[in-house]
Amino acid sequence: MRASLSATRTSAAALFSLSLLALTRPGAAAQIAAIVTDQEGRPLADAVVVAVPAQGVPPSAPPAAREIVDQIGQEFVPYVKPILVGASVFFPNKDNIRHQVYSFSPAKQFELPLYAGTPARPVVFDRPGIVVLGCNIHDWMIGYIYVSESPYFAKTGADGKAHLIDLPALSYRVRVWHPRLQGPESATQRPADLGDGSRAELSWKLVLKTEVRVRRAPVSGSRGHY
Ligand SMILES: [Cu+2]
Repeated sequence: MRASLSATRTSAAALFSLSLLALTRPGAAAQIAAIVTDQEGRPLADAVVVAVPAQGVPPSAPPAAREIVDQIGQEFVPYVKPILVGASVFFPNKDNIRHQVYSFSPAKQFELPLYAGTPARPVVFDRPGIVVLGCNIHDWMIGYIYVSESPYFAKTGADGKAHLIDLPALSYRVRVWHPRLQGPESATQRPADLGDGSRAELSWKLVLKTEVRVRRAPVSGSRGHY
């Protein structure tokens, strides 16, 4: 009886040290679980959480990808699209009317000709920053491309949660941005030391600007509803 109890204890201790080993193994993947709410504590969707390695982005970081921002039902989908700097973005028009997508943002100024379908060439976003998308035909269409200097980012869902997984075990500065964020994005920054490959839980309560939206034009046959 005593022997088996001691054996159980030994294996429990072994398991415990094994799990510690898994948590602290050099080079292990780190994780950040973020939760973003508004000032009333309600979950906030469409917030971009970005982790920037304190020592700079490692050369082994994932490369920029080809991305897509659709136009569906005369809206940009998704409303907020985080991408890595250098990524090319296609803007397929899934509507049966034409759109003319543009941006005047300093991070990227462009204008696609009036088009239906998908323009042959994507737009390359070669500078970090926030790019506000509009359509010259439909004033209410607005969307955002968040061009991140770090490949480690995620966007919150309706539950206000974003998960950054498989991060290199490093120290990070983590910040959050949202289209209605009041004040500078840099003010949201906080450190997360994940050099031991651990998991950090971070939460933000953001002060938001009041939403100002352009009134949508009447849809034909909709009896004057906006
Ligand atoms: Cu349009």
